Amino acid sequence: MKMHQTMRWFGPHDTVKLSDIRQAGCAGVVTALHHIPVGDVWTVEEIEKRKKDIEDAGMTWTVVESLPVSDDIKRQGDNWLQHIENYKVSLRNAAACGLKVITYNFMPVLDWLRTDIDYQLPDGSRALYFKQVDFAVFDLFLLQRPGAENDYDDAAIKKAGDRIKSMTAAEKEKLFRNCLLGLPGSDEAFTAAQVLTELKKYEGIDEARLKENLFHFLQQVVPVAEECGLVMAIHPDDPPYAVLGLPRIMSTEKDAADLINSVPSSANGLCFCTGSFGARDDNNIPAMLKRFADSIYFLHLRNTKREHGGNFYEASHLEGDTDMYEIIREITELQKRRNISLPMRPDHGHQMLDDLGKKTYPGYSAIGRLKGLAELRGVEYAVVKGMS
Ligand code: DNO
Repeated sequence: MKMHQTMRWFGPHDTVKLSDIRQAGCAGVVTALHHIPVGDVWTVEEIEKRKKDIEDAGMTWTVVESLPVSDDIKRQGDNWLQHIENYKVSLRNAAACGLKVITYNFMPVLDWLRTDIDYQLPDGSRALYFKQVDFAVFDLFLLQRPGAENDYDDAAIKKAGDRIKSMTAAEKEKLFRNCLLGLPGSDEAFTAAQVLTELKKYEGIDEARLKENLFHFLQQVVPVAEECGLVMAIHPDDPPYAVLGLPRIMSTEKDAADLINSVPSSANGLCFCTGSFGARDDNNIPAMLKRFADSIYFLHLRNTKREHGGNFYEASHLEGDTDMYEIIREITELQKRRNISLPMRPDHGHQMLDDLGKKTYPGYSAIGRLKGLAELRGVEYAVVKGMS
């Protein structure tokens, strides 16, 4: 049994077309209704419209990524109860349209974060990069987050101070823009004022509290998902450690175990992202895959190369710190045992060849992802053949 190959599509405005995704060899598409404000209901009509676009292109809408959880739900702010009710309605509507897997995350304020979205590799292709010192420059000196200095030691503050002195105005501007990029699938960046206002609303919410809020959310929505035949798949934190003084609760093996134990149900599972978990050297990816095998409903396969001090960049899918052969062997075994074909997507890719110079969502150019998918497909082909 092979994985169900998909790619993410950001909807009709995506410069990567559904036909590109089909030609990459995908049978499925991963998408979301990005135009619906976070917290609002996804109606059957809107879901059906998107589903038809995908089916007309000869594929199926395999996974929802994401049905976003509002910050009001995450911190139990003003509209949280209404948003939970809306979430339940969206789940029922998604199920009524035949969707099966719902991805979400519980990262406060910002979804994923990189300091550089076109880091040049030696061959001229471009990758996503997270560099701690640059992030400290952003946090301490560009965003000027109140209290930020308490989150860095003296050496890190000095390093950031030295670094900013060597940066041109254009480099500072670029860093600022990269760190404020909005949600995936959105063209709008946050303003500094917006981020500072949002951060302030998280004051007093520590890890324990955020986890409680997550579990409360799950107690509410998992039974609905279970009842209507959906599975929930949480995406890990990216990067998998605290940023901007915000708590992080889905970064480690323990976090994943806590989540699964919080609401025991076959509908409460994981989107296993080898790149996000893999950016920490204390996460053993093959071991986690083994341990959580029965709770994994969606796979993001990508590879990160860790450097010193928490820096990492997105390596080619078969390079980096995670052994993709081992991962795909593990996945093949678990699929066989569960008698299931798990949806996977090659997460992120380098900008390369004709991608360069095209405007695409960072990490989501067509050719870079096609290369990743083709490599992963090759490994899987060999693994499956070797096992039969
Ligand atoms: C980044 C993605 C994440 C992911 C969300 C899921 O490229 O993997 O943005 O879609 O965190 O909710």
